[in-house]
Amino acid sequence: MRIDVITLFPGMFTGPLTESILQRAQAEHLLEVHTHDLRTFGHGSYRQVDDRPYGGGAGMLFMVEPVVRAIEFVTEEGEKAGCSSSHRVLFTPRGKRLTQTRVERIAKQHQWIILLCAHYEGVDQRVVDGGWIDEEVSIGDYVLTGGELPAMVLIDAVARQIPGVLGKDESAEEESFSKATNRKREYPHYTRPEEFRGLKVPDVLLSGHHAEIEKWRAKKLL
Ligand code: 6GU
Repeated sequence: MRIDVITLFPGMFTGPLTESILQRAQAEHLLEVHTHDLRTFGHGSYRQVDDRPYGGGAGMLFMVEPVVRAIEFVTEEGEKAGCSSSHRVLFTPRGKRLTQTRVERIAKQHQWIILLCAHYEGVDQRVVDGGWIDEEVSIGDYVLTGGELPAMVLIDAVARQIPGVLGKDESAEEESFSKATNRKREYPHYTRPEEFRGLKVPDVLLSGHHAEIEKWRAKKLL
């Protein structure tokens, strides 16, 4: 899977992409992430990318032209690299809530994703109205300073759906919000020791009785 990120802060992605499972997924060429600095597409010697909203009000907006030029540049680059039909996601608090079901749909249906991280009060609506965005996404009902953290959340959640990214000890099948658990939160887990400062592992988990263990776990789903 190829993911292109358009952002004013490409440096924010370095940490999450160079550790742990996302690092390994890229090393094994299961995932390819390219970040692009929106500033490059700005106007004038200041490389301006934002301006005040028509009608007044607080805050600044991304201007339509730098954003569209960035999307067109990234699209051309991906096509030159052999990709086709990107799925373009805009991160904004106005977007649809990112759920595990939406994550799985994106991972299954698209080989190439372009992520646009909005900032300030958002982007000029003509970026959406003009057909340059396929889906607007939010990660929850709280306000962040920009779309970078939401983009990282989506990259992480989508990457672990790519076949081969998780080892067999990290299966994405039977876990919280998966189909196998009816989209519920998983049951609680315990590991050694059997007792810690008087706190014991539930007897049923030590019993070796698989049917009983399954029953206990099903009861514990939230
Ligand atoms: Cl996608 N952007 C911002 N700025 N805040 C958010 C969000 C996105 N999702 C939840 N809060």
